[in-house]
Amino acid sequence: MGLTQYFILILCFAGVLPQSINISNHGENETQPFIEIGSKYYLINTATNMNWFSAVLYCRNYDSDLVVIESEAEMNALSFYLTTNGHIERHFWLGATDLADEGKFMSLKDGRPMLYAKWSGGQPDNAGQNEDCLHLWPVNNIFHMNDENCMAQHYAICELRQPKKTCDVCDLKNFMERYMQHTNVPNCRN
Ligand SMILES: [Ca+2]
Ligand SMILES: [Ca+2]
Repeated sequence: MGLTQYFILILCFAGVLPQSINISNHGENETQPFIEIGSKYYLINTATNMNWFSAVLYCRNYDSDLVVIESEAEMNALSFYLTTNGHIERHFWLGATDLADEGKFMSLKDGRPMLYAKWSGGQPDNAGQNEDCLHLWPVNNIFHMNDENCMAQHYAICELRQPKKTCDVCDLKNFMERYMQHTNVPNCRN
């Protein structure tokens, strides 16, 4: 590798690093209209009631997913926000369903069994043998989960996708591979 090429490589690589740093954090403008609650970013739509399928599509339209609550900490943070912001009477769709296999609630987010549940008493009961979509409802002023008829009308809570973990070593490796394919064309465009 000639000195000039080596110098260009350094310049190009210097341009790669800031890129990997920027996408590892959500900037404020980047996350609107999502709001930070606990460790995640949510879009809470209390303007329009919709069935579960519409809620899924609504969130996809914002490049997000119908919310999947994955831990007690997330449940507590979201419940506290909803309760203290005037939503205690409302019902919300969650991103899990047992449509594919009755009784096995799967996360829409990763296609795996959902990690966490806070069922209200006697749930899930698959009432009328027709309750396949997960929803959040208040029981004695505390939010719990329930299996619900997917065509019922509730509000949507969307969850912003977590940024993929970036890896500076991967960036370097990818860059080096691209560079080696174009050693005769020493510029950053390739
Ligand atoms: Ca069911
Ligand atoms: Ca039920």
